[in-house]
Amino acid sequence: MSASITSAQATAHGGGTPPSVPHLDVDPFAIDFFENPCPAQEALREAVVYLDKWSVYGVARHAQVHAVLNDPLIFCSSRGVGLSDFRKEKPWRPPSLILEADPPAHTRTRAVLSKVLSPAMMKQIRDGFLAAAEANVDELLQRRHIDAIADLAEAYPLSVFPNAIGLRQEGREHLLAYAAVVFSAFGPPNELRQAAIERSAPHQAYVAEQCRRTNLAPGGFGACVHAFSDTGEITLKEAPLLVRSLLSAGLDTTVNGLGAAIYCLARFPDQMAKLRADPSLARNAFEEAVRFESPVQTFFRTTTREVEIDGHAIGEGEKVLMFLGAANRDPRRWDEPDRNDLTRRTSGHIGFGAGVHMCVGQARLEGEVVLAALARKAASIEINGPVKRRYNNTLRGLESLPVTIKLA
Ligand code: OVV
Repeated sequence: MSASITSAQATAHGGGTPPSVPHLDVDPFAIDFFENPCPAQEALREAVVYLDKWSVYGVARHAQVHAVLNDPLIFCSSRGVGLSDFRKEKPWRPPSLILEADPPAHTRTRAVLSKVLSPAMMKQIRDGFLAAAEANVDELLQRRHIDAIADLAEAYPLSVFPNAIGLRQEGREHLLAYAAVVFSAFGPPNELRQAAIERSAPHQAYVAEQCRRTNLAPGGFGACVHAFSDTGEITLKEAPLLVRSLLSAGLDTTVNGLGAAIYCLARFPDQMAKLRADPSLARNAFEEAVRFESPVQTFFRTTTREVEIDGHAIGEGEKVLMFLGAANRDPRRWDEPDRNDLTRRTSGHIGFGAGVHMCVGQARLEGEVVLAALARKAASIEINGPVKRRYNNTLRGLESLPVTIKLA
């Protein structure tokens, strides 16, 4: 099946007329939704809907979300990929030059970050990332009773990613705090967002300072971004803001992706057994965890003109909320979508988005090497205490996952 997007009749939906789609009384940014999103996501997939609580359209079927992601000029990012419309409200921070930009402006900044994070660069850092993953897992196997979030999902990326960027040691505690603000700020002006922004000043100050060329070690991703200002591909003013994108999007996403993967292995021992039997499944296990949990749950787009999705007219200047997590569990696209299966064909999942804005980093190296280390060294991962969820307007993940991890 496919979602069609066509130009709407000029008269279909003028400003202020009621939307021609079902209204749904669901708040996807409320704690009860975060606790148990599946029933509401099933309802959201029934139709393109209008969410009265926040005055936005919602799309949740795989084909529809995919279609929106692949039409970046009609469903634009430059008016913000959160609820706030940058044409109507001042952004809480200067807009990202890549995330919150449309082609053609986006094309140039995207090309720079693609080169900074190229397969050639990844090959250079791979051995170091692999050794650090093995060391982290070895240490946890000695301790046996650990918190898989703090001690692995956070500890591992924190042990490699800031070094790869070229950040100094001092102040790194701001990185996860800053990213949490960025991702909650995409949401509506609820308590989560307002509290996050209120406390953000010290984190913003830290990040702004670290993005300067003088504060980034030679050879790292940060210095590499700045080097593109020498070639003229980006200006001197743009370079620090592009480094900011790496700091905004590169760490917390990976933490929640890894957290999802470990949570899957702990809940589904049959999948852990399959992974142990064939450690080469590590990469697909990470992809399947990203599909299954969708660490980035939602993003918005803004319509630049009247448009139809599956025959539903949407006016210009409307916010459209894309449910990546719901699309990744759409039974129209996936067999047994609610089953975690690390041998499944995961290609086509949109946990990393799709189209021109699709995730440029993808955390795949970090995900793969940690899962490969677990596959080779651990016999089992068992939950041994209360699992606590972490609340964020965009990121889905855990605050705490107490486990016993046994040596193979
Ligand atoms: C994909 C993403 C998430 C958050 C922030 C950014 C990108 C950015 O470019 O700042």
